[in-house]
Amino acid sequence: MEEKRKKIEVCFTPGEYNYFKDEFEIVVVIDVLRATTAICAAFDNGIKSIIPVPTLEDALEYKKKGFLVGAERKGQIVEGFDFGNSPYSYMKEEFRGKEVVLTTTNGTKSIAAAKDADTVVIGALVNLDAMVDWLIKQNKNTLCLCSGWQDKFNLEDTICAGAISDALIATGDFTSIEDSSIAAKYLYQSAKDNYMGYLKSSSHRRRLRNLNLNKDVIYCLTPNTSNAIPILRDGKLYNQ
Ligand code: 3SL
Repeated sequence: MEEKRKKIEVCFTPGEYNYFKDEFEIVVVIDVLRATTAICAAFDNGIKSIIPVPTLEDALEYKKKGFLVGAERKGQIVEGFDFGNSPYSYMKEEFRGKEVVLTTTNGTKSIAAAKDADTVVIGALVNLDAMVDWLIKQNKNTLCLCSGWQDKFNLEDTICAGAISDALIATGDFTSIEDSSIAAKYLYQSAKDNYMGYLKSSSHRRRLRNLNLNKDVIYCLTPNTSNAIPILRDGKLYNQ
């Protein structure tokens, strides 16, 4: 019998994306700590568009042309740029209605990896329910692409991907077969009642805590504060 349900699968890192691509119309790029959360926050705070770029060299080119440019590497603002990757950096009047450029250690690299998919959207815990509702309406084969950390697996993105796939599968209109998706679902189910506690000793939470960025972590791990659905069109992110 022909399978009518759409696929929802999870790819743990951008390095594995080649094994999944071409099978999915929609790719949800996830970088909970902090790039995709910051992107949602930017749209919640009235930003017009974001140009995500993978390298510092690309970012510098835009800076020379007079753009407002954010750049983060290893959790810190790169010297010479206007801001970094904190969701709080967008909560300023000066960003309203503006177009900005952003490069981050992993998140913008994942966006670049996925850019040839039919549709690329930005997912995080902050826009979890909004994203799930939107994906249900689209009813297309969907891949959650976790950004991880420098092509290594991370817990927070996988948990978010598991939350999305769990909700889509519960509708009865989606199915998954990959072990990565099953693992993501189980991790989400173990973590869902206390993300902060579950991720206490995760590597990036530790990294951000050492940089005194715990306030950002709390923001990023608080689900459903945003209705943003950032979507990539012609190399720029807009709120759909
Ligand atoms: O990896 C990334 O893209 C960033 O989100 C990392 S950080 O949270 O800004 O350190």
